[in-house]
Amino acid sequence: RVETDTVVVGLGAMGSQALWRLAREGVDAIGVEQFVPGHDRGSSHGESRIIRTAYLEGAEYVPFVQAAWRAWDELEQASGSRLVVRSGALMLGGPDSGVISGSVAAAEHHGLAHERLSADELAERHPRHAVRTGEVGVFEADAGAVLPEASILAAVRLARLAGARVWTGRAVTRIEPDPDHPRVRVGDTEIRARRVIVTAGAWLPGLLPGTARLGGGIRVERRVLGWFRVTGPACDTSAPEPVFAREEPDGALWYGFPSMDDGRTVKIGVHAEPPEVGAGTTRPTGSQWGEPVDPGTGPRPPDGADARRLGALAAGLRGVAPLPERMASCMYTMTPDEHFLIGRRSELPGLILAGGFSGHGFKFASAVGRALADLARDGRTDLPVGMFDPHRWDSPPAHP
Ligand code: PYC
Repeated sequence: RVETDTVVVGLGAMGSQALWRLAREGVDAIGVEQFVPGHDRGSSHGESRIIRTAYLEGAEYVPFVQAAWRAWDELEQASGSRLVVRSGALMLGGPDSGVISGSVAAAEHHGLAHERLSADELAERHPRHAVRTGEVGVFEADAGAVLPEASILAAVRLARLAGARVWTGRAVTRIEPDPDHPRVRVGDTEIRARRVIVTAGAWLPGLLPGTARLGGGIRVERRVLGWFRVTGPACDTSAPEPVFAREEPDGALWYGFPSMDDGRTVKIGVHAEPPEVGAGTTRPTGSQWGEPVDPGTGPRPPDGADARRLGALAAGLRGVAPLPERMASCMYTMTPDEHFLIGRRSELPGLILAGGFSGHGFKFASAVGRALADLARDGRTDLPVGMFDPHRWDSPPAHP
């Protein structure tokens, strides 16, 4: 049996930063990771993630993303590594599309700098994008790309340097909640702690089965990324191109990055496919229809159909090859409302959860890590995580 103050289960995007925050505050902590930090079996690989401030998923996220920017700065300074590429972000879609109206609403609500671009302005300023008639844009300078693997490795390295114990290649098989001494089973070893932070990504519902049913169900879904060879000058010039998210007329939402390898390739991915034709139901929000995945076996590897789908979307970019030269699959852990789960549940005393990041959480990892460390140490945080309360589905909404 091993004793510690706090155990962090899962050293991916969120857990690595929670462990670093705890360790640098002098808290005795153990981080447990079933693979190696920075692995490609979950949801935090693929070299780049979008960070943006005018948050189209809801203006209420803006204070949290602003806290995340500050916390990314701290991690960059502490590690001496560049972890964020400040390229700006471009949203493209119809004037009434979610990416345009949501970004503008968040920017206006919080007085954030942004520019609305007509189709002609888009074509002139961002020739990389083959703009269709009626498409418009929103550009935001306070945006860019976060480097996921590098961030995780930096946080774990700093956590170790600050005294955290890091157990890698060892899976947690059981978590036993308890108000005073929750326990974590890792092989033959039991860790007895004061608090347990569970940041197990797609494995969270399996480790804490009750959480799988929250709000009607958490789903683990497959997504695919593709890297396209740059063939023409329209794609990358002297400065990094803005990251982008583009909503197609049928509702598909895809996204892409500046080149991360000196102009050789660019990465794109599909965030949400349109509602299935003839499914007899409408998609509640975003991206609930991805192929389900058992995290134990992992997502199916990318295939020819994925390459063709990515190629069809990449036709909206000038100066890239028609098919990807490389692809990867990953997992999204979707909550029913596509907002995150951060906090405690009363039937899981001693545990602090963070999960259900629904395909848009990585950018917040720096602030989530801070919030989790606060909650473990003090039982409270001044970061705005109330909207992610894991109890939010418990009582039916009040009717007027
Ligand atoms: O958060 O911007 C984002 C994003 C795009 C695709 C997946 N997540």
